Amino acid sequence: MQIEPRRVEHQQTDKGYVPVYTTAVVEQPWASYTRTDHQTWATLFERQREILKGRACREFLDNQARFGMSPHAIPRFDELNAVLGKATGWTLVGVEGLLPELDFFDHLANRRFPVTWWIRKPEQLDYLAEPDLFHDLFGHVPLLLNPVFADYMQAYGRGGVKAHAIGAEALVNLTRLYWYTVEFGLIRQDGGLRIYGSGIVSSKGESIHCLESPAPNRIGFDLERIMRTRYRIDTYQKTYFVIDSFEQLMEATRPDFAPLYAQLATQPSIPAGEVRPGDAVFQRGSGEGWAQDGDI
Ligand code: HBI
Ligand code: FE
Repeated sequence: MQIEPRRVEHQQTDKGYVPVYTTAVVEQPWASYTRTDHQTWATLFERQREILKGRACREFLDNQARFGMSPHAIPRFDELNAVLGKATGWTLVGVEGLLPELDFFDHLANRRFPVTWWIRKPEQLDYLAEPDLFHDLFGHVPLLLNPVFADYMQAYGRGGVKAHAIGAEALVNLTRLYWYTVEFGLIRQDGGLRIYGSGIVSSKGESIHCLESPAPNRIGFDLERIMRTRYRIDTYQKTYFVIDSFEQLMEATRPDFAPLYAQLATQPSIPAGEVRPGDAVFQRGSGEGWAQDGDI
């Protein structure tokens, strides 16, 4: 019997008008997944794995293998937790869907990653306006096996709880950091750029667009620049930010953000597609910038 997610309300957020669900943690109803659900997982898994060869960062691809993720069936949270707990002390918890930000931050601050228990319908294969099981499990979970990234995610959650207490503007700044790193981040690796952002790796079109289209800007990581830069949720990103390493990301976000929020409050935000003097821009075709032809 098909269980339906329990929507509570729709909330106007900076990501637009999204359903926000009950915040309860739920058991993964693995036995209730239908053949269609498993088939949707298999189709998305196989398609994305093929596209991500030479495009996703090594850690992402290796870690999916370490989890034993495969197209054969939707992974069981308890089996993933056995691997994850030993490696970095994180636990996956089932949720109904998008959570109010404070609930989300509190989970991260306690090394709990909320994973939506339901998977999209076949007709939603190519686009879904909200995170489903595929986005969360395939996209977010693999990097939680990386100790430095796992530390960054917990630090981010702690920062989120603090930002929530400071106020709405601080929250908007911090949410941009999540957006341009955890969701849509690129990393320099093997002489080119590779993907580590979950929003990209779970999207067929954007996995190609972000590295190979001449349209978007690719700008070297700059914390203040990122926190000022607006974004859209319903199109491919106009700008991607590039880190040198997960260590760089962790180091850059170690200091307390309160002084930075105060400074940002005096500066206007930056349109998503703008390039500014001082931006370290990666040029297309510089050999420093995409999957080399042979990689794909
Ligand atoms: N809730 N379940 C869930 N998953 C997310 O990725 C998520 C969320 N709530 C808020 C949120 N992400 C973003 O606003 C972050 O930028 C904080
Ligand atoms: Fe996400």
